[in-house]
Amino acid sequence: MPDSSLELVIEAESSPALRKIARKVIENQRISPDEGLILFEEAPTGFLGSLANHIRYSRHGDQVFFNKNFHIEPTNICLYTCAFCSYSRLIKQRSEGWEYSHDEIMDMVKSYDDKDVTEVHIVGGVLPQYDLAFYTKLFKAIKAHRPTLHIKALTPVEYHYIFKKAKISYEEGMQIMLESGLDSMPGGGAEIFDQEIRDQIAGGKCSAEEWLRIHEIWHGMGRRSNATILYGHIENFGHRIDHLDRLRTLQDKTGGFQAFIPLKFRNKDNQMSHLPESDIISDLRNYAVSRIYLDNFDHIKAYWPMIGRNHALTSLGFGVDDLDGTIDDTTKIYSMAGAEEQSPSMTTDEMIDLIRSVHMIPVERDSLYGILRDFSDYTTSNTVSWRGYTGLPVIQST
Ligand code: V47
Ligand code: SF4
Repeated sequence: MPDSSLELVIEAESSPALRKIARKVIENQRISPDEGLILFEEAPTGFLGSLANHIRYSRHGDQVFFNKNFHIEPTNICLYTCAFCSYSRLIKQRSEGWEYSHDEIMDMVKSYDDKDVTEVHIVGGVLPQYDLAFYTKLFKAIKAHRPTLHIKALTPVEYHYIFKKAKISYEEGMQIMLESGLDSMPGGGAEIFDQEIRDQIAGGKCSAEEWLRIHEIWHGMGRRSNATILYGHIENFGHRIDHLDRLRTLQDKTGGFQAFIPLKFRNKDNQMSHLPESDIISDLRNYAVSRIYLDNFDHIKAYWPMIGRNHALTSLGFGVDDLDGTIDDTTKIYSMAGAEEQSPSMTTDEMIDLIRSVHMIPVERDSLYGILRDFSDYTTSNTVSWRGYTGLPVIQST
């Protein structure tokens, strides 16, 4: 049932097309690509927020998910030269880069031995020496060292390159990765699926069809992954809807996507630095349309190190239910691109306080969205700001 404030928003809306879309959303009916476009082009921001928030609350109530993870980037040098990427060696000389060895990466993994992290997220540039043998050895070594650490690693961009070089099919390759310890795939490398735009910003790397195919194969093996979009550069709303639609279609087939993560293009030190960045209102609208369009995705994630804490909190009113991780983040891909958070790390207490500051319920999840802990009754070390906190009803997870 929609709440009465949503009814008021709909009744106050003068556009019959928007009212029709809202009714569909309330009745759990799917909206069409044309209707998605109307939302982007014509819907008032409050209207979008109300609809997205309705969906968000009916799925997750007041819960906001986060996990405890850390990131490793084996290298920041890459064969490809995506125009948006601040790693690109057209921009950064190789001397400014790093290429970690197997042992160096294992040392990084071991440096978290005394921390209660549950996931390592591994992603970086594509280089010939980071091949099938390198990654299978690495995944096996991580699992041998810490069997419960969830390995979320690499994207179809790397897998396509690695399997081609090893002269094996995607199916064989993903099976080898599974047997080596890969647990799930992050959402990167999707960028924009439209080939014309993709050629301009990410030419040479795997196509949309290849990206989707590798996820499909992975899902077919009973495994989960995420999806992203890189938006706010030279694409238009039609390209965004096309991107969302291809994801929704694959998700209908496999059900293997867990979260959708809209990534706002940041313009520092890359070949597209002349482009302005999208503003916060456009970002919130994009979160909301994503939430409304992707009716078969459970989670919409805001990646807070990229957009900053306040922006991430605001997104919680526009369909977002997941803030990713509390991380001691050594990730450079975003800080090099102009991310809001230059040293993005957040303790669990900080994450809890942050989520509670908007009177929502922090919930720690594992990588597959199993609930590890509901923090509604937890007292953080930062009690001062919580003297007035009276607690909110706990919405039990299923
Ligand atoms: O594919 C690179 C993006 C992605 C820039 O699955 C940029 O949980 C903005 O996919 N401006 C990789 N974005 C990161 C990624 C991700 C992040 C967090 C969580 C998960 C997950 C996945 O980063 C790339 C690209 O789209 N990116 N450069 C830039 N200048
Ligand atoms: Fe390489 Fe990825 Fe950067 Fe493209 S986005 S240049 S594939 S690291």
